[in-house]
Amino acid sequence: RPRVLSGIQPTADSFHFGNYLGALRQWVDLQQDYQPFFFIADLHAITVEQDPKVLRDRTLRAAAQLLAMGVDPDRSAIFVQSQVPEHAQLGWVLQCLTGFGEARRMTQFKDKSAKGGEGAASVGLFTYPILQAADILLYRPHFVPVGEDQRQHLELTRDLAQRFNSRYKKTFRLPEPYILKATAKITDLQDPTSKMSKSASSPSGIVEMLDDPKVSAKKIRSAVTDSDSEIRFDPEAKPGISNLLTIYSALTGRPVTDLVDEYAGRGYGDLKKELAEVVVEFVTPFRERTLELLDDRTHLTDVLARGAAQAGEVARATLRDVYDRVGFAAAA
Ligand code: AQP
Repeated sequence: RPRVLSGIQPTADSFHFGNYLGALRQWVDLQQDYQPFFFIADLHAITVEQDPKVLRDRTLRAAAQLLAMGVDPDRSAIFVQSQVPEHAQLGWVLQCLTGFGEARRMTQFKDKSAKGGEGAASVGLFTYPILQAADILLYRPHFVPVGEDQRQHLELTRDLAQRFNSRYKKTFRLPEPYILKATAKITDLQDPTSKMSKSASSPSGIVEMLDDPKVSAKKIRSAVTDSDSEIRFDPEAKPGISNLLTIYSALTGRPVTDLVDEYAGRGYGDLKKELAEVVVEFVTPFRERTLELLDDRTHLTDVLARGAAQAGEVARATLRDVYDRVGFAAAA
């Protein structure tokens, strides 16, 4: 089976709708036809300061949420990035292949370092996309399911793979991004031209999967829309309504055109109220299942250990090839 790989950072107590609809939902679907490697990106998390106790807890919370949404450890290797040391090891080799100017062009670094100024950002935040390239290339995947914000990093990954292959010997597969157009960018409920984001969105702009469902319903009902009253899908002219239609369609599987027909002639209030109900119906069992899974932390650590063992086998084989091709002397 062709491979897929993707990761998520354990940097919040809960995943949000952007993470879920943009990327994680695909993880579950892709398990049918692909061999998946899914990891919790704790090495990436420490590119900004983390409280150690909180980070450890969020790593298990991330695992519980992945299992609760249907990532199946019998089909997918689910693991913690720091438990497979080859990620950091290949990351170093790739850093040595990356031009400084090339790394500088990554817009996410520019965005994320803009607030405190470049001088306050860690070097890890700067080299993050190169570690991400290593995360991916180690597993030689065909596809990487991500949201639109990761497209540029995927391009860098492909460039580095190609550079390594032509400088040494064909070693890496050039992975393709797997981006679902409809949900590639879920936007902030209060600022619907920006992406929903845990670091940039205000609490009322972001729907967290583990929030009290009543709170999530209220956020949907208070989402910013526009001053006319026509329900139509037009992300340019009507970003707020279009985002709500996207979320509605993704959660119910109903095409946006059906929803537009159904709500024709009705007000925004109806749409928001009914979407709020759909959201409650979706998050309530998800939340219960996650909390149940969090009651058995030994089970979660066992699942992650099993995933790390599976991933480690693949990662070790790739790193062995890389070290050999780069010219590192073999250990006796
Ligand atoms: N708003 C979004 N729409 C679609 N996809 C999204 N993703 C994130 N936000 C949206 C996708 O979620 C996956 C996990 O990404 P991550 O672990 O890198 O999380 P993140 O990017 O740190 O999440 P945020 O909220 O975007 O964090 P900040 O604000 O720190 O940047 C990725 O596949 C991502 O594309």
